[in-house]
Amino acid sequence: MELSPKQQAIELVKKSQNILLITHKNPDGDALGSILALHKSLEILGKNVIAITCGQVAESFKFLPNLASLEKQANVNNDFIISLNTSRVQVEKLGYKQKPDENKMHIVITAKDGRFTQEDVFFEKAKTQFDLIIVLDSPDLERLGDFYDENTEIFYEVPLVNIDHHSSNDYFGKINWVDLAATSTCEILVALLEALGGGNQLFTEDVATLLLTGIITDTGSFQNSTTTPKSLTVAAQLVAFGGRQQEIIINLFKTKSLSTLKLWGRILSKIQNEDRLKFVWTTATKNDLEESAANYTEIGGVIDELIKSIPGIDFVLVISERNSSIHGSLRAVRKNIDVSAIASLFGGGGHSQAAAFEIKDNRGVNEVAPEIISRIRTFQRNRLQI
Ligand SMILES: [Mn+2]
Repeated sequence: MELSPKQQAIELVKKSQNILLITHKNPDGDALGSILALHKSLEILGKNVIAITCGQVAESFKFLPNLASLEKQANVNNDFIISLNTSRVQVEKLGYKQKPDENKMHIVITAKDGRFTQEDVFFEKAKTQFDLIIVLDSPDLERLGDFYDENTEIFYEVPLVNIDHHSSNDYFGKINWVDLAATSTCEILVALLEALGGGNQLFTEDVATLLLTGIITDTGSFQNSTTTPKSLTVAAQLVAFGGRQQEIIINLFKTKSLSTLKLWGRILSKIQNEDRLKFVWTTATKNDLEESAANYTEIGGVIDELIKSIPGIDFVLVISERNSSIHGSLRAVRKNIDVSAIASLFGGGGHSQAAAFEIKDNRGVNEVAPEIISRIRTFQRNRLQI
């Protein structure tokens, strides 16, 4: 009988010893909760683990246990190996001579009885130390950021398990444990940790807190329409294991820095209402970020906590300026609208209730936004048939 992706993933993790974990750049609560919980659990199981995240971690996540174990880089073995066939002739001695004026180095091999020929020499690239890569909460490989760009080969050489819940997932793994019914990657990991620990053994208070963080962020603390009975059951189980629900709520929902409040004030003051077309939108410029001493990780909350509460609209959009690109964040306000279809107009994706896109463009948001809005107006006109 063919094993399910879940069973295959469990078997592969069990037999692997050197594991690389990675999640999408600029990680959210689900990305951080899942990578840190799995890191801790695999260490308890005696594995060598390296956990990578690129980009920025928002200030509000600083309370997460083991956050310091995250790395931006890992030593991937890039050695170039020169090999010699010794089946015929043995090596007596090995040395090298630098020839800097000729930009050369001579490797001198002295044979014991006989001589080596060109046919005895061949070249290999060193094998990486990792025997398994697990990608968490990322719909594709590009979203992993710099680490993927700089070490692309290992993602094709080493067996890869892709664990995710995004409907836009590309199925890039050798094993794809993609569960669209799960609210979060953390929810999927509960099943993995049960299988690996043979029961509840891996659910320490810290691991439970990390997994609960992912479920709480991706369900908007159980306020989103995507909240399922399963997510509530799993959350209850994690609280019973000592998951610190209040600590998560206080840090993620009830603490706002002065910079965040100043930034939100600027973003809220610019809200545009597309009355007949049932959406609202606003922008965040680099200047808004500088003037409020905020960074772009502080933009997200303003949509989920404030703009989404405007009555009578289908969706909201916040367009922000990044280094040399324009970023759009979309949230559905009503359940029967699929904002990932709007994100895909601009090459983005996500879920029906939350989606995003990124456009490479050096012009500022004030120049690009009217073009974006005009395409969305057409989309809504067709959808609403007005
Ligand atoms: Mn997620």
